[in-house]
Amino acid sequence: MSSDQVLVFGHVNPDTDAVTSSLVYASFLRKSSTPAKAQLLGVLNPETLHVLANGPAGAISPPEALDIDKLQPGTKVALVDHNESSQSLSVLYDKSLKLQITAVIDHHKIGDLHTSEPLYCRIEPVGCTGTILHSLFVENSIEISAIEAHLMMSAILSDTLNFTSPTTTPKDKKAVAALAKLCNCTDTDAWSLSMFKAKSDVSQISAVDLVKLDYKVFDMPDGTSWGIGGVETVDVPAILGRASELSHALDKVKSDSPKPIAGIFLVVVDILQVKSTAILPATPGTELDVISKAYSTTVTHKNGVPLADLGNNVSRKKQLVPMLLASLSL
Ligand SMILES: [Mn+2]
Repeated sequence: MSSDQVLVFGHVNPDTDAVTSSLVYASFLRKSSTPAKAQLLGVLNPETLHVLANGPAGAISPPEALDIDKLQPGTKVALVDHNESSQSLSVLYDKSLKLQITAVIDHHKIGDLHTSEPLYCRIEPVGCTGTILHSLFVENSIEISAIEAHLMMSAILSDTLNFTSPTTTPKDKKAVAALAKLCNCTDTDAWSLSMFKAKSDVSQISAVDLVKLDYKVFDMPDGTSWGIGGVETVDVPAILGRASELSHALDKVKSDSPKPIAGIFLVVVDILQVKSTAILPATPGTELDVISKAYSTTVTHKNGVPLADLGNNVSRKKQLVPMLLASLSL
């Protein structure tokens, strides 16, 4: 691969925004005369498959999987929809590979990001990386294709849960209105619902894979790391019906984690009711106290499975992680 080519990728266990943003930002760079290629870290979830299968001109190709063994020292990389190394390429800061981070486009809190050279860094507190990418096209007077519009629009509707998530900003809504026109989407509510239904169809996914589907590790102020999985669904009973196997899967993901994990839980978000429930590991340790305290809730046992009602806290980035950080830094 050309040493000038920038490899663009989203976080591991990618969601729709991570995948579509890698495709769209790579395309933006190429349109700005910078060689770039979108890459994938992990597997596509059912919602992203639905978005790619239903493009304005037919199916859209997913990014190629990134092959770590083929990475050349000094390769340029651009991070989209994440900036923390615990959610990125395992060799991001490898001392012999010396990857060069040339850009970060994101809407999450800043973690351990550091570079040896200046970079283009664009982080905004908006609902979706797709919203920031839309701004980049507009600011640079670069034409947006129908496919790019479909990808950005779908990501924004996904990340903001069709504007019901507290992460939603007026900028996200404006971007969707503009992008819907460009990809001829006449009913964004109907398109959102079809994405959420696709996302909810996880009956064929094993409990361990379901925990890992949208799983992120966060480093805490007390020096520990916590793993938080997420399942956004329009069919909560289908997920809670699997609570027992999911809680055992949490035990397994926790004990198998390459990075020691102090606590782990799975957040089941009811997209239509905008509320959530945490499933705790079958053999919880510190989770019992920490989750009760951080979210002012009580852990109850249903059929032997520890569960916690998280109320209207549905956003990991804006509610669940900040509340956990605050609680663990006391
Ligand atoms: Mn995102």
